[in-house]
Amino acid sequence: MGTTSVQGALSGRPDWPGWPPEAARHYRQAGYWRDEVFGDLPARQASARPTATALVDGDRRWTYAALEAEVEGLYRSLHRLGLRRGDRVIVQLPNRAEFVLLWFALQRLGAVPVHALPGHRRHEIAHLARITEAVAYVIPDRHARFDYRALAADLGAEHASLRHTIVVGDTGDHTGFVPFETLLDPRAPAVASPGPAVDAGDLALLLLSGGTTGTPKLIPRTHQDYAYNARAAAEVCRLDEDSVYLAVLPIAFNFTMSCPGVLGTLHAGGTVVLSPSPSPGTALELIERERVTITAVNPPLVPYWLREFEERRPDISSLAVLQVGAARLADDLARRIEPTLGARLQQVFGMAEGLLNLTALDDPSAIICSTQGRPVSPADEVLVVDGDGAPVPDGQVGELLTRGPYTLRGYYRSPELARTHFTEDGFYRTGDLVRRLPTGHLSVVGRVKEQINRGGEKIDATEVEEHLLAHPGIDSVAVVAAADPELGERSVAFVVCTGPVPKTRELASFLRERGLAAYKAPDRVKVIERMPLTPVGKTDKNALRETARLEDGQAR
Ligand code: OOB
Repeated sequence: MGTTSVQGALSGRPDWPGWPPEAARHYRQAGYWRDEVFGDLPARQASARPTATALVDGDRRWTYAALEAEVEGLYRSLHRLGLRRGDRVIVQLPNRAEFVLLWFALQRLGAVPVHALPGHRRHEIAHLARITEAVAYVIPDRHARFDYRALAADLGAEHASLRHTIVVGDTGDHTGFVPFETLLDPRAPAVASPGPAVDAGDLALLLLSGGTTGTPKLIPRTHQDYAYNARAAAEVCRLDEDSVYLAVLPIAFNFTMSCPGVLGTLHAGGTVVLSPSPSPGTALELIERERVTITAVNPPLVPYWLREFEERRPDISSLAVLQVGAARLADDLARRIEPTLGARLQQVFGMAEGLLNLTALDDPSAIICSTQGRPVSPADEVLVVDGDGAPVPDGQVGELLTRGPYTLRGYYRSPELARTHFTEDGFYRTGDLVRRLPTGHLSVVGRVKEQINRGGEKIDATEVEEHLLAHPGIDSVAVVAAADPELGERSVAFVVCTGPVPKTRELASFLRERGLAAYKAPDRVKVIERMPLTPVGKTDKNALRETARLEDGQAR
């Protein structure tokens, strides 16, 4: 149990490496892993607290009893549609109640949601469809001025495995698409032969990594490890049935989903409120209206929230905790949060791959404002190592390596990444440079991986470079991070051109036409005569970062 996925076991091909048996035994014996599956959560809570509010989306509200009834109806309809245990389903929905209903219905089936983000486009979704051989794709009709139906029609034609497109909203003139609404059928007949029970060691979902190798990698998470992730985080945040969590960042994001997020809150019997947008006006209004007690944002949102609060002074006295994570929060910005909002700041340093660090609510302010927290599990193993892999003393900077009860041992269907991303002992190489304090708190100081962290949105430099190279006017290209006062980092593309120099806007539309998510387009394009090279002939990205830095200095 817990070492192979369903489809791996069925096909005789392991799709992802599980934990070694001794580690798995330890995690179970110590109680980190329990014999629980996500599909049972709504029913369990419906009997414990049927009339308590589970979910709020605008004017729509679900008690736990109503959530359970809706999930069961949806589960039955999806089964009738032909979805089965182990099937992968690409879910690309914004912060709408349908995400939550669908997610639990898929869990009840033993089907595996693939967590796409609303910003992903043809290139990213096609990659997910190819790797996962998903049988269904679930979309909104339109969201943020983008029509997902045309995209789904194209993908359906290109990927034989994709049998169903399910649309939340209007299916338009796509006759083969299934309206989500029709699946919410309280009279759907019970499933006659549900098949083998879902196991706590089964694959429960696939998360996307920020990526460092050209295309997003898929992270296998099991019921037992992901439930532990949510439980452990909920405990540090002291969630209980009075907790009201506001989902501001995309719900499919691991931070929003289970750190402690939606799953941690529902596990504790609290209420999840969905914010249709991260804009401070909308979010602060919801905090006031729903008496929200905890929410989570990324660093670039913080100044906007502070400004909006100071201007409008809404009553947000219910808000006990503001979680901030996904990118480095500047210490001086961190120090402004509590005095302004009256809520406790909690820093969150996590990754889709697993390891989650939180500051404790009762940590001293100096720690809360200058570190990114401590691992949430006593079983999290953390090493900080130098370039040769040797541990460095506390206080010194090194790369963070980790393994533990909710950190992956390998990517989904990507055995070739084992050697580069994991040590022989099964530690995941995070690519993050950190400093550890004697208290165990980690401070993130940089990274060794080829990633740009644009205020929490992760951009894989290699992926963008590959696409830019396809532009006829570009001879060679290197994408690096430059400091940005609002986003923390932004992307700069250094290009060597033969002919006329393409403009930043032109390259953005070139990338959009290639199906790339918009946030990956370089913020700035800088033409150079030739690429600086290291003594061994590699692109000298340090020199380019320095050029970007100096030019910024001159611009100010
Ligand atoms: C979260 O997850 P991902 O998978 O999008 O990105 C992980 C990477 C980390 O390896 C690190 O480079 C960066 O994002 N990061 C931070 C950070 N939190 C994440 N860097 C500095 N300070 C922080 N507080 O971003 C994520 C997942 C779960 C919870 C929170 C964030």
